[in-house]
Amino acid sequence: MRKTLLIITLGLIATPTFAAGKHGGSHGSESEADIDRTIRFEAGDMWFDPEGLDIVSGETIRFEIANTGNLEHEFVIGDTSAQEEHRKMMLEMAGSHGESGVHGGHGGHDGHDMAEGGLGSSMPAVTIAPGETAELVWTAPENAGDLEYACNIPGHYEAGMYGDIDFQG
Ligand SMILES: [Cu+2]
Repeated sequence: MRKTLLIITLGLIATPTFAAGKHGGSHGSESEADIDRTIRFEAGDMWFDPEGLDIVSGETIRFEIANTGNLEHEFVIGDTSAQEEHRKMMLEMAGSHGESGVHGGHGGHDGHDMAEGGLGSSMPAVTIAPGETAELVWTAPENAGDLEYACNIPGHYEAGMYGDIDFQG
């Protein structure tokens, strides 16, 4: 029983990775060509490393985010107001059952779905379980405002889980 649950959890986490590729199989290297660079992030309990990010408009970045903390974290890219909206939504959703960090209790409780459902595809988001590494592929927009990356699980952003995304050139 416990083993089954673990496999399901891993399956959910792996989804963004597979979504990034086109069809996998023997043509896996094709999607690699579209990636301009890979940036490794570490998500700890209430911090991200690095603490800021410099990007160039139009580049495609693959983020590899390793959660080395003991809590579940998310990595969401969006402008500051969209992040704030997302936080409010997360807070409302957490209201009834608190921030337990327990997996598997609710079938559809997945941060990835939440971000997509509530805010459209403009907010790339991935949820990372403790000890797991998640991938997110993102192309930097041409004309963006104040972008930042953040973990919007209640209390985390406030504790420092965010960073500025600055455009270079
Ligand atoms: Cu967090």
